[in-house]
Amino acid sequence: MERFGFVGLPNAGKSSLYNALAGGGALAAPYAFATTDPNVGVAKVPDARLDKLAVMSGSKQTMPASVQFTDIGGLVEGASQGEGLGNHFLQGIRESDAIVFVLRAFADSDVPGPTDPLEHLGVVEVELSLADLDSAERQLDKRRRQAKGDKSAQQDVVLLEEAVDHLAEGTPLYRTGMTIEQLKALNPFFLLTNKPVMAVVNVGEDQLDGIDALTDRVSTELDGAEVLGMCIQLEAEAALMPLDERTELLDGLGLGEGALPRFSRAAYHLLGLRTYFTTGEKESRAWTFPAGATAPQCAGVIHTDFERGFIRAETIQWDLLLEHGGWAKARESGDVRSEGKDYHAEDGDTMEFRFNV
Ligand SMILES: Nc1nc2c(ncn2[C@@H]2O[C@H](COP(=O)(O)OP(=O)(O)O)[C@@H](O)[C@H]2O)c(=O)[nH]1
Ligand SMILES: [Mg+2]
Repeated sequence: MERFGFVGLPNAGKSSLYNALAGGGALAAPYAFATTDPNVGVAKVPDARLDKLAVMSGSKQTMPASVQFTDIGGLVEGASQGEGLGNHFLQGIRESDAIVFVLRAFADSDVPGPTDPLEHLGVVEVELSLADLDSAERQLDKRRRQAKGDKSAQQDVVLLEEAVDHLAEGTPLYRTGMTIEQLKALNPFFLLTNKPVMAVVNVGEDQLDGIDALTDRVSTELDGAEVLGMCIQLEAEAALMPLDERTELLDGLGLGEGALPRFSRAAYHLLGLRTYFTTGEKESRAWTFPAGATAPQCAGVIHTDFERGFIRAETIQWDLLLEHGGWAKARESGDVRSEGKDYHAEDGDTMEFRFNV
């Protein structure tokens, strides 16, 4: 499962965000390094399409898609040189598929630390870029030596030289303007800033009105990356309440369903993940596949036997199935397509697999 690492300065609200998503579990405390062991949690990705299919089928169970997230311990200035949790912290990021910056905007005299989200972002980006610079320079040296005997290493040398130039200026790779192909070619070098990023700006309750202005500034700085503003403390409190009280609290503040469902959906999309559904009386379920996957690969998400023995996938878009009111009527109408092994699944497909084991 794809994993998101929460990265930010101490007291930005990382553990509180973890708590909000997990509904409790991680320690939130107003001092640095309350978190020394990364916690790994799972967040459901709410999807109204799935809920409708479940009602249509009278499903006993509904299983949404989910993403994993880690509360990586606090980063301090100098982390790239081993300060604070140093290497431990960097390892936590290395093991993540994407980075979620948690940037503080809320003011609270009891909680030390800066309250300008751009200042938070600046410190964090410099540390990550310095850590990458160190790693990229070492790998560049090695490749230069190899290139003397092996011409094919020359391409890597050129690529790493460009990366090093950017990193030396403190620019993280995700906003250097290097092409997608170049960044892909850099994947084998495991650089921290060569991962997709998004950000959460943690605002106080008193800042909820000015939230767009705050997130816009951060989004501009991050070259248009997805930036969500939320009052993490409020969301964390709401997450611990029974559903009806939660709805009342969030609705009362004009926050609708709250920011957490939006957060998990944004995280899901950041990695180019797509959803297909299965639906029946027993359960309705959302399954995750990478954009561009074939029907057998989608079947393999359920079970490897389904992929190996794949014959065909009965397929229909979720809303057309809903219009027919169920599989039987949809089949009669001829709207259910029989797709073979070269079919590329689309987001929102509802599928039933025929296979042979
Ligand atoms: N006033 C206020 N305090 C907050 C908010 N979000 C987090 N905090 C507090 O700030 C402190 C640090 O939060 P924590 O989640 O532990 O930050 P971390 O160091 O990034 O994990 C805790 O005491 C939280 O209760 C907020 O929106 N408003
Ligand atoms: Mg923490």
